[in-house]
Amino acid sequence: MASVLILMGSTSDWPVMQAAARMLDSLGVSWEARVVSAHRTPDLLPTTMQEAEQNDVRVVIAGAGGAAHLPGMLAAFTHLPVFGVPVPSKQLKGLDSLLSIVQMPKGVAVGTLAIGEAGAANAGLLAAQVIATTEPAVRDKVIAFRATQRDTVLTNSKLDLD
Ligand code: RP5
Repeated sequence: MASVLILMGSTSDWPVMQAAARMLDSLGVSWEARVVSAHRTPDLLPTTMQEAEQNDVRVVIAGAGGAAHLPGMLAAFTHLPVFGVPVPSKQLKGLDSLLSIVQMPKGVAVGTLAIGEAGAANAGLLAAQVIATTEPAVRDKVIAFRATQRDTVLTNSKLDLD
């Protein structure tokens, strides 16, 4: 398996969650994406986490919308770090997803990102930063990404900081 396992509750989450995959691609981190649903395929949650642990996955990214209990449930089945992405929902625009993911009881941790595409991209970035602590090639790409981002801001705003 890849270094990062991207899980989501439905194929309808992919347009948002692919931002995580794109970020990981840009930082040279391998990923695999699958659909597992906390309420439609609950039996797949423990087996998927067991498989991830046995195959040296480093980080799990989990996106879900609405009553988004997927990241918390996955975190309950593994010691691997789980980053949750609240996917925008039709009725409540993802605020429901955010609250479902962020307010974990003490003792089971989910790192919760922002709602939507920014959160998915940052989940990829954060996963890469975790992997960068032990992989110099990824660390160098993260540092280069941040430098490019800084240069872009300065170029676009035409500021002279000297
Ligand atoms: C959640 O329900 C999924 O994560 C998705 O965000 C939401 C809607 O799923 P679909 O009805 O589009 O499959 O489980």
